[in-house]
Amino acid sequence: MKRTQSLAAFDRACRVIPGGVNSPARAFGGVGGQPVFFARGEGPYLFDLDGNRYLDFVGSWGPLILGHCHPRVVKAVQEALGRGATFGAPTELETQLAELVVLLVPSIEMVRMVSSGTEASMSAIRLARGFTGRDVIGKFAGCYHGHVDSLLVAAGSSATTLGVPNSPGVPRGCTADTLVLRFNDVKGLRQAFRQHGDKIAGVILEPVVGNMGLVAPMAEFLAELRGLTHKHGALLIYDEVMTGFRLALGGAQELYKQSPDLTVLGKIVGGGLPVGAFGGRRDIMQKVLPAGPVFQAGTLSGNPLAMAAGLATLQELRERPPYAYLESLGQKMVDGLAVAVRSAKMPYQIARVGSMWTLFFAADPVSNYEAAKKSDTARFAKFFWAMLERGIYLPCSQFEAAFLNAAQTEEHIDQTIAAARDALLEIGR
Ligand code: KE4
Repeated sequence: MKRTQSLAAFDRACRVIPGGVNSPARAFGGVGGQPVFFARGEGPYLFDLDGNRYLDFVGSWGPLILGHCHPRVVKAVQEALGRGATFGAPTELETQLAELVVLLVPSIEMVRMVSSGTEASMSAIRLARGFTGRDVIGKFAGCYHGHVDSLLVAAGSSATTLGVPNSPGVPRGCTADTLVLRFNDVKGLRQAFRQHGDKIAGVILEPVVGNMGLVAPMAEFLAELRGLTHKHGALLIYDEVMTGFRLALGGAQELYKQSPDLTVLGKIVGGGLPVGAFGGRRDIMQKVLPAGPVFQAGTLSGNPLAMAAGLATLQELRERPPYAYLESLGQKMVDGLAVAVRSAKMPYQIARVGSMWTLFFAADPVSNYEAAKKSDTARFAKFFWAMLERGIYLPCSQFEAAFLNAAQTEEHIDQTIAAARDALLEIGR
């Protein structure tokens, strides 16, 4: 495929934007080469500046569960824009979206809107610390919650050491109270709570991880974490920025029948526009300014255009739930991929929960970050480019989940599997 327009656009962007992108995830760092610049999306498709068409399995990293330019979402945003982009004052749209979030996510009794998942995670952590009066926050290696200073932390030497910064610009003090844990490690959890239990304000996790590539929780892991946080008076914070309204209408917590104290949302709740949210138990949320003392604020929080997009998306998901359909597409996808990768005689693992999936080029099952990092990222890069040449746009990293959307059909999955079969044979030679 010719991508000269993208290359020229990237050169131009690099002169005024660091790395030519406004977020590193889209810089193709994990696969080499230069990012594709897109002109537009339409249903299941993306079209780049050179007019090439791709089946989109990124969906803007999760928001577009309905596909691009869903008519209901487009109409809602256009109408909202005609009434004014922003007021810096309350609108009923914010209350309507908040009421719908409360209705759909059982553990959420009150919710505050913000403008990104990062902002939502950061606020939820501050709230957990403010509510409990404690400082330590637990997070899991490989889980990503946005670029929150205290969570930009490298795993310590063992499961119970406090973290050290993994980015320049983050002072040691920011991560000195961050406990880095191992996902799916029940023994490590118990040890961490034995050692630090009375100092832990909260534990945040992706209940189903997208940011290691797709890693599902093992049977007793979520239940054990709920039990330990209850026992030690720590808050349980589910980061459902990716999984919220995706794995079920009530998110991963509905799918796994869990009830966290706080939930962080983003992506789908904004229908593709910038929305994050944090919500949960009323007694906790009532501590948020101005109801309570924990400071949190944002000029464009609850922006009417973003609220309109989120409302239209959640209403569509509620009225025509796509989850059974996405489950069948997802099963078809991974069944076909397994046949394709087996015929190419390569070590692989395939992980899927609902409409989120990852093909790991790894010999052993991937249940945590250490295991994920054993994947053959060079082979993944070759696969990524071979699929791109065949018009399939996958996440540009082995450590990201791919997303199905309701605009895709069985025919699209068949096309993708056929492309994968050819691509895997090509890279295997
Ligand atoms: P944002 O600040 O990017 O809206 O959300 C941060 C965030 C929080 N929690 C989870 C589970 C997330 O996946 C994210 C953001 N996800 C990445 C993709 N892995 C967004 C892509 C990007 O950073 O450009």
